[in-house]
Amino acid sequence: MTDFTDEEIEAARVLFSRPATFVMGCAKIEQLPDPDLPEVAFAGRSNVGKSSLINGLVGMHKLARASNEPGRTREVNFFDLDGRMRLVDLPGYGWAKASRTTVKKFQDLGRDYLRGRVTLKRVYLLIDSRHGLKAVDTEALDALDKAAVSYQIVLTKADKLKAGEAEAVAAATLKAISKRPAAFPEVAVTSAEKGGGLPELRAAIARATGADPYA
Ligand SMILES: Nc1nc2c(ncn2[C@@H]2O[C@H](COP(=O)(O)OP(=O)(O)OP(=O)(O)O)[C@@H](O)[C@H]2O)c(=O)[nH]1
Ligand SMILES: [Mg+2]
Repeated sequence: MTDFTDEEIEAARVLFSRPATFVMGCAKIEQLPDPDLPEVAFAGRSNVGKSSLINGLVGMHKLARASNEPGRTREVNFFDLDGRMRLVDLPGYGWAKASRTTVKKFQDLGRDYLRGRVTLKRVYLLIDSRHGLKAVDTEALDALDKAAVSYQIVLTKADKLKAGEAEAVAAATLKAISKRPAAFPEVAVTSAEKGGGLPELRAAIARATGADPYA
């Protein structure tokens, strides 16, 4: 894992304890906020824990709407972190119950956002630590590699596994993505529920965006 200094971990803690607010949910690409702040986006299968991870990072339970019902997040949702950066919650993919046209609409929107956003510093591609990479994830990785959007894989729900198991999945996942050009060569292990891995992920996001908590 990347070594973060104690100072970086502390600076990231301060950064993410600043006020976070919901900016807007966009259903159309024309509605996106002006690209005037660095952004990081959270992508992954429906129900993988994108909205929960955003809540965990900022320490707020109800900022992003999370739910056990897949397809909860249906727009591209923007959250502002005290004018320093934005966290972007994307609609999930692989959601079997939605109609084809609905799915296509979400996916086209997510894809358009990911491809064309000049201020997008990194995508966090979430994978359920119990399941590892699936075929639908591979498609998402292919699209990110093709668009040359820098992304890092983040395993979620590590609290559902026994100690050490998530690390084994992380090692296998890292091996599987080793030849992918746009992949960050580390896999993060997190639990939004218990907070595991969140200090390091905050530090990684602070580095990726260059956001200064003290400015
Ligand atoms: N045990 C555990 N459950 C989690 C964790 N993160 C999310 N969950 C649960 O997983 C379910 C889905 O979480 P969401 O955050 O809504 O998932 P999402 O990826 O935003 O889903 P969509 O918006 O449908 O794409 C919820 O019931 C969460 O409580 C975690 O770290 N540990
Ligand atoms: Mg969601």
